[in-house]
Amino acid sequence: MPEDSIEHIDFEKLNKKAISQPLVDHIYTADPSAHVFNGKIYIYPSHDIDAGEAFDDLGSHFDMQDYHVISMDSVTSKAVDNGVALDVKDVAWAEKQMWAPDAAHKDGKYYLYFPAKDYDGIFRIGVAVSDSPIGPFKAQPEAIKGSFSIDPAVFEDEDGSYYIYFGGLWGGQLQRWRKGVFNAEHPESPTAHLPEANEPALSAKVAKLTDDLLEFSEAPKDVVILDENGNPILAGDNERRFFEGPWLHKYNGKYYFSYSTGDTHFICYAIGDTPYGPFTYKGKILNPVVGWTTHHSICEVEGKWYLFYHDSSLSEGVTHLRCIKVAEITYNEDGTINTLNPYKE
Ligand code: FUB
Repeated sequence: MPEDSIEHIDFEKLNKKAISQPLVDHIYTADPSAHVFNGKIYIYPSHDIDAGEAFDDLGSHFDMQDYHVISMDSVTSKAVDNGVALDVKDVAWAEKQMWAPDAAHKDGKYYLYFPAKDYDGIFRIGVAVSDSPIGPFKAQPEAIKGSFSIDPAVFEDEDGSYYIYFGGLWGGQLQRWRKGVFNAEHPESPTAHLPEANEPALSAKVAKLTDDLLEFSEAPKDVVILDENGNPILAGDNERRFFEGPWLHKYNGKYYFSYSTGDTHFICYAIGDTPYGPFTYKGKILNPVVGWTTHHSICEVEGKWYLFYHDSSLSEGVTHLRCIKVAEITYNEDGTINTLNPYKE
C-alpha cells in the first residue's frame, strides 16, 4: 500500500481487521525468513530502526545495523527475541544496510545469509556461522565470491542440495548487473539500467551452494518466470514481474517460487519442476499490506503451511518501521494457493 494513502487510515480499525497481529512489538522487525529447526520455529528477520536517513527510492532509509533471531514453540505461542545475533560492526567487508536475511542448517551448524553494502556502496551477500540457531553468528571475512544484490533465501532440497535465491530491483541493484559487472552510472537513479517495458523482466538469481554452504558452486542462473502461454513475463508487467524478496518451497513434489512485485505491492508465486525453473506464473499469495514493502517466507509447521510476512501497522504506516506477522495459507486440489487479504473486509 503506497505511503500517500496512509494518512487516511484509522489504525485502530485496521488492526482489528488484520488477519494477524505483530509477533513482537518491543522492536521493529521485517522480512521474516522462517524455518523449523529441531521441531522449533526460528524466524530470521531484518531489525528495523530509524537511523535518520531520508526516504528515497533507493531505500536509504532502510539503514539496519544488526539481526535478532526470533523463536517460537508453535505458531500461536509467544515469540521470543534472542538478542543480537550479528552486528554490522563485526562483519569486516560490510559497511551498512543489513537487509533481509535467511538461514540454513546442516550437520549441526547454522548459517546466516545476509546482504549488506560493502565499502564501495555495492550490495554483496555474506554468510555467518554458528553452532546455535539463535547465534551469535561469526561472519566469514569476505562476502560470498561472485555475490551481488540483496534478499538471499536458501532452499534445502530433499536430496540434500542447497540452493540460494537472491535479487532485488531499484535500491537492491540487480539492474546494475545486467552485463555481469556493476554498472555505477547514474548512482542516484533506482530505475536506470532497467529493461524497456516490452522486454523480458529481470530475473531473480539462483545458484547451488558448495557442500560447506559458504560459496556458490556455480555461476548464478536466471530464475525465469513464464506466463500462461510460456512466454517470459515482461518488464512492464508490474503486477506479475519479479521485484525482490525471492523464496522457494516445495509442495507435493513441485517447486514454488514466490516473490514481491515491489511497486505494485503483491506477493506472487510461480510453479516449476526443478529448483532452477522455469516457473509458470500462478497468482497472488498476499494482497498489499500497509507500508511500501511486502516480503515473506513460507514454512510448513506441523502439517500446515504458513506465510510469514510484515506490514507497517505497528508504526502506523512508517515505511521502514515494520512488524513481522504470520498467517496460514491453504492450497487447492490443483496446487494453487488461495490469495490472502491481510485485512478483512
Ligand atoms: O528490508 C529492506 C528491504 O525492504 C528488503 O531487502 C526488501 O525485500 C524490502 O522488504
